[in-house]
Amino acid sequence: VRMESDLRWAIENNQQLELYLQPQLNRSRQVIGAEALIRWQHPKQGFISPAEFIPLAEETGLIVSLGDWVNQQACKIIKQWQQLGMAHLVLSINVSSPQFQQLDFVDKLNDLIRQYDVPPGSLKIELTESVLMQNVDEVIGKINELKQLGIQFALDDFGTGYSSLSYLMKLPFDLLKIDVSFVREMLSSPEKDAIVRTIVQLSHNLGLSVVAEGVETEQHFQHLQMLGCDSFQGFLFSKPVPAVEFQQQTP
Ligand code: G
Ligand code: G
Ligand code: MN
Ligand code: NA
Repeated sequence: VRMESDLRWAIENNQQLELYLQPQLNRSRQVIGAEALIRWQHPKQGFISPAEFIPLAEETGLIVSLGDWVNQQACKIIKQWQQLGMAHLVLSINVSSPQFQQLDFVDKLNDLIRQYDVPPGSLKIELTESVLMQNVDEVIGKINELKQLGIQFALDDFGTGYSSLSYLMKLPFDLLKIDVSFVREMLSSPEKDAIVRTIVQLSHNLGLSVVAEGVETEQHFQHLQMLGCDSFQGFLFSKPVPAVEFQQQTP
């Protein structure tokens, strides 16, 4: 109860919360964008992980105002990038399923994009397969509406859920994200390696791009390049850092 009211306070007062950025790189090791990952610095409890408070926000409905806050901060960051000559970068935001389910999600995002005069091509939305818990036709409709604006869509944590593949692939994603758990073990586990290979091939056979998360070592990077991955994200390149730091470290 305390954490819920503290989080509500933080959102309403625009304090303690910050979007950190983790770079995403292409095969030539050039930064092509970043994923926004929220951080909460609680005055008494210190850092609280989003793995803890995002589920709470989803249960309590706070995810609506939290998600609005994230989307607004994301537009501000893109605006800064434009002013800094970094307009070629794409910012990926995580949108949780109950947030995407809102009837006015598309309208609200559209309003923000206009308010901040953000090129929609600079924005990518990461969804998990839990969006399939909702009306699939509605979800497809929303994705297509936003794609028509130029926003791209990624399927996050691919391979970790329980949905059937054919059902999942009805959704018009541009990109699949290979989950950290496969990448971490692919060099020691032939099964994990087979999964990574299969995801890369599946993506390309479907005309989708594929990004690997959790790239922690040069060996990971080399192996994933050899398998044909298109882009990469992980501690090898950078942990998630404040936007200012990201801007300083990005050439
Ligand atoms: O950055 P970290 O590894 O701590 O993230 C933990 C989890 O929190 C991940 O599943 C990530 O997708 C999720 N997460 C981080 N930031 C956001 C956000 O802004 N919105 C949503 N919905 N989830 C987020
Ligand atoms: O669920 P989602 O994929 O949105 O969240 C990405 C999560 O992966 C974040 O919590 C982020 O901090 C974490 N992460 C990013 N890079 C690495 C990495 O190289 N190794 C590990 N173990 N986790 C990472
Ligand atoms: Mn993500
Ligand atoms: Na993931």
